[in-house]
Amino acid sequence: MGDYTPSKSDKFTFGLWTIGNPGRDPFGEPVRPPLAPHEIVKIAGELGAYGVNFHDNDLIPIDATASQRDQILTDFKRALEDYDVKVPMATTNLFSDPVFRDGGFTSNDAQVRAYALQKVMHAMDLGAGLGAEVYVFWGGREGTEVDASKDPRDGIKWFREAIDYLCEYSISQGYDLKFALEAKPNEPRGDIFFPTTGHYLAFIQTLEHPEMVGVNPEVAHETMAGLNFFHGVAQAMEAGKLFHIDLNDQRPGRYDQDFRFGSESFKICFFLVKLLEDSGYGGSKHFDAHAYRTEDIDGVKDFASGCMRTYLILKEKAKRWNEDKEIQGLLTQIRREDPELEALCRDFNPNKAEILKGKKLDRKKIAEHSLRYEKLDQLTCEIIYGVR
Ligand SMILES: [Mn+2]
Repeated sequence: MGDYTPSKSDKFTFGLWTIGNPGRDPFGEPVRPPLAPHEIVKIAGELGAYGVNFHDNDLIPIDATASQRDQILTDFKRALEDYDVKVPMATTNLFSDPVFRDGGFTSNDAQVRAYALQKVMHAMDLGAGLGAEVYVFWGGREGTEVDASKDPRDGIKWFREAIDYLCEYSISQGYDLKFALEAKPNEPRGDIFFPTTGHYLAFIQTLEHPEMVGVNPEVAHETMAGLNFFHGVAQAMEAGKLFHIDLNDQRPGRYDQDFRFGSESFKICFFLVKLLEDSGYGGSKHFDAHAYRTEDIDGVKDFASGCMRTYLILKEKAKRWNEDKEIQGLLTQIRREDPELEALCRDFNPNKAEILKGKKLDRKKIAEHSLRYEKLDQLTCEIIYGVR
């Protein structure tokens, strides 16, 4: 058994809204008292997390006076220092306040769209001032409940104008922020534009500064849509667009559950951790989850340390999988190589195509190749179950 104690180099982070989540749900009032931002920093730091992230209003309430703001910031900065906690990511709340009931960037109301831009610029100033390098956009209200209300093409154009504008704002302020777009298929009633990470990957290529903009995929959000999260992350990574990641867990077909990382889908979480580790992904591993509604403050700490501990357990299992001689032997057998054919199939030219078209390829013989995926999957499961 390994040592599953987190260290700063693991780059585990928590949102202020995750450890600080009071357990409110659509049918019930909060079950836990609110925690001040500096108290959340203390908990995160003592548990071994690298950083905390926040929406502007997690830190500074939307109606805070200047002196309240100063006091909160003073306490927060002191706690960051005292507990050696960083702020790697910041974001904006463009969904809670009634003004955003029809969206922020994609509201039908030009005054709301202007207010949203203004709010994000102030929040970028706040985040960059505290050292954030990644700025997340999760469009929780950027969609519709009533499709008659808005042409989605207008919504997409408004969203693009906002991101283009804010890229220029970041450049003009010298912030060097990377933007990470976070997809989700729906809020309980409304359908959100850009429902999956794949939708965002396509959208990014239409921006003025595509190099500044990547994605922040979340386990729960893609799993809600019934997708294979591991595949989605791999595509983002292969495109050089995995700027941030939100780890939690979720049962398919349900509304957003934000469970403790690895509490439900062991296999996908295993392959996800293996991908992040094998690839050398260097960004934050952010747990966007919260404790069960039954929990008090001790349960919240169990939840937070459980997220990190599970990641480290899966990391050790991934290492064991990579070092397993029988698994590696099966992989070598599965992956048949043929340098001559591979050269013909790469870098098209008409001559190669003529040769390839004339090749004798015996499909029946090719199909006899033994794959042994049952065995491979069984061995993988045994590693995950802890019996190998
Ligand atoms: Mn998230």
